[in-house]
Amino acid sequence: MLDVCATCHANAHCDDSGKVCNCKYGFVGNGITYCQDKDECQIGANKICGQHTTCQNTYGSYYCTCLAGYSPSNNMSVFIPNDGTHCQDIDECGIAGLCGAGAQCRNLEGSFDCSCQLGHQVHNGVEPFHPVRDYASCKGETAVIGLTDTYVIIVHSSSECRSWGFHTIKQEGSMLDGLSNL
Ligand SMILES: [Ca+2]
Repeated sequence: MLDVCATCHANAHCDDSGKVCNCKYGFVGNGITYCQDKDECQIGANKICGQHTTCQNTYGSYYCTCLAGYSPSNNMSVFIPNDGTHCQDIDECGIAGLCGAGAQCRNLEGSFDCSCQLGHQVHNGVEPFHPVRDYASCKGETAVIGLTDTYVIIVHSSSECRSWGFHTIKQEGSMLDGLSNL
């Protein structure tokens, strides 16, 4: 009598009856002559891994990762969906200083952006900007309100120096360097 179980494919196992070869989990085929890797990701990352994910097929299995801007709720870099893990928005604004000096951060679904606080103007870009992608930043405004031979009244706000009032030209020489292009 033929021992069916002895004919099972390497990626298959014999069922309890001892008469049928079934491909193992993660493989598809007839159980005897072939059991090939099943591409679980083929049905779409959203369907198998959930929203905001990518699906990665592996030999005999697969795993999920979160898209940029999202992090897995289990804090592992990869996960399988049936462990209950899902990808949630990262609140990038929780990272201090991400937008740079003089800027305020706004959290967005899957992203974030930056805009300049009052008294600051955007440089090298337009608002709202992304500090890494756009290389933009917020610079303090410098405005000359009055100027005499000895005194200059300036409003200057930046991370390095904040002032408002009367300054002698001599004392504020370094700050005045920034005025030359006004
Ligand atoms: Ca976000």
